[in-house]
Amino acid sequence: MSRARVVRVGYRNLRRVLPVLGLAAVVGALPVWLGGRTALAGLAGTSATLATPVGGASAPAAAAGAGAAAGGLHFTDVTAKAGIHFLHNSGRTGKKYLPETLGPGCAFFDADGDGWPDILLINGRELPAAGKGGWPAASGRHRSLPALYLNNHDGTFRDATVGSGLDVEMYGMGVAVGDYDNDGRDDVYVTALDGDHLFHNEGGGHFRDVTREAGIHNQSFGTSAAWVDYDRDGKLDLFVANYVQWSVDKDLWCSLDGVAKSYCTPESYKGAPSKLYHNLGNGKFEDVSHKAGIDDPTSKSLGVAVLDYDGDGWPDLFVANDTQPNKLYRNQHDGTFAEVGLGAGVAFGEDGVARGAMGVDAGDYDGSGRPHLLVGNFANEMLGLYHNEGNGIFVDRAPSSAVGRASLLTLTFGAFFFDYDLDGRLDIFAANGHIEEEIGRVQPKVAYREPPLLFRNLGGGRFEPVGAAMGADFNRAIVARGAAYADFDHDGDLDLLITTNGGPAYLFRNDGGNRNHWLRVRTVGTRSNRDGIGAVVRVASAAAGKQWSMVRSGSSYCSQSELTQTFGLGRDAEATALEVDWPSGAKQQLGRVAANQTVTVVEDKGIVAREGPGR
Ligand SMILES: [Ca+2]
Ligand SMILES: [Ca+2]
Ligand SMILES: [Ca+2]
Ligand SMILES: [Ca+2]
Repeated sequence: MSRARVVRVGYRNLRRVLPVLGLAAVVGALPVWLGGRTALAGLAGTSATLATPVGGASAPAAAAGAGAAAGGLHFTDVTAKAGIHFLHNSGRTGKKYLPETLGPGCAFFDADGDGWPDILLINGRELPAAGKGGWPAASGRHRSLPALYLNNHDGTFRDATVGSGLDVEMYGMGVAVGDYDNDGRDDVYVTALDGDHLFHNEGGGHFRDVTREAGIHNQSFGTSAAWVDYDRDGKLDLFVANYVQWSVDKDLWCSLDGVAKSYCTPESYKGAPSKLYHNLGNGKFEDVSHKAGIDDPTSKSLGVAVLDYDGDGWPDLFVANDTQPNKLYRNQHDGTFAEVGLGAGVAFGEDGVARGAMGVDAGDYDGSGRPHLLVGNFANEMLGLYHNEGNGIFVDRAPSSAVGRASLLTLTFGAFFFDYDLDGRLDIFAANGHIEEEIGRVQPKVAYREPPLLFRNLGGGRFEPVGAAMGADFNRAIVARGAAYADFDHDGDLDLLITTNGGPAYLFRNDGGNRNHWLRVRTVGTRSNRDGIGAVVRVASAAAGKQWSMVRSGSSYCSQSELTQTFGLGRDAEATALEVDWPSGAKQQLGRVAANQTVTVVEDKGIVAREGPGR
């Protein structure tokens, strides 16, 4: 790669690069990094950021507060015990190609229809050689495959990859799960650098690649995806976030020191428009990206969350962009979306600068009845915790809360709201890991490998970091990317699945969460899509109060959590009310329901099945 192609970084790039370099190093590297006056002006402006690593921000280690819920609650690494032995192939060969840093995602979903969460781990492969045009042929016996693990109902899984139909060599990134043909079996969409795949679930843990016949063609840099019935016709449509225009032949040469190649930041590459595929039925999809108004070519998208932010019953989309403004697409009920991110206050961080946004989720963490947004951001940028004020405006509450202080230094990919201690309040999980292996050498406070963050919701909009109290396994420093939750062992509490870049996947069992009571709700649509994606489940109980959540695909980073909704009931022995608002418009009142069971609710029918723990 010729030096003539050295990338000159502008002001925006500096903000991200400077912390990497440290000021002294910057001075030495100026000839390489700084193109002109604008950039130098940027240097002065950015040094303030550098000089303030913000007190107490060595925070993953910040102690758990004394008030931590169920004492002794922790997450245990059961990966090996569960029979999971996956290693992600990033395709890394020292060439520092951008995609190597970004995968992979993971999914918890019921692949074989037995009611228990199975695991899908996305994998990469060898990248093409420059100038050779095209991807290397599948490499026979050394195939680099995604992994499908089926749940044995006893805490272990069996590797069912080979012969599943998901055993396709590809440079995979993310996954989204939804039953797009309403046949009762959950189908799988996988984003991949060498072309996305739609896999139809044929039953019994077998899948068929139907990408071509479905009319889906996303030869881009797909990352996170989400199934969403945006036009409420009962058929799940598909949103696919695309990142940047990159290929081996378009790869640029960036450097931290002017000598060795480093990973280019996304500013170096042009954005890539995201995709929206409308489900036509009969297994066919139509690309409506342009018609719907979501194909912004400047976006560099890594995350997508489906939410109804304005409460009109129509699903909206929040798209997290890396170094570009985030987008909030308001559903206009006519197949189109209006982009309102700037006015809604979610496009930028508090300082008016676009951040490096990765994973994202939406949830009502304060019982306001509205979905708020959680956004994982780059190192030296806090998590975003955008509070939905109810008037179309969001306010980032992270800077004034423990969430911001404790997440300043970490680089967060997977991120979501979930109630790990089942007290009825949504907590926050963030999976972290940097891009640059060398980051710790040039910026001592930032690490390549980082433990995850866990924030316990104290009520009143307040959180405390409790990760340090979650056990040694949980606090291992890793290069995390994807993250998902499910109750894989059917004991009522939510367990964690985390993938790492170029490393193993981890299964963490929640030990102690179920000392509180819980209610799990599985939705089956009839007029609405079969999964009930988009359904709002409402639960009330004496002490835990009113809660709700929306069944959703997407969220986190490149990953899919189980579609069953879990509610913490604290000490309450029953929910005094259970209601489901279906995307079709049907509203169901299901009355009182005893705690500590999983109920299956069928639209227009009611509760058809009740399962206690372990079933
Ligand atoms: Ca299906
Ligand atoms: Ca639809
Ligand atoms: Ca909680
Ligand atoms: Ca569990």
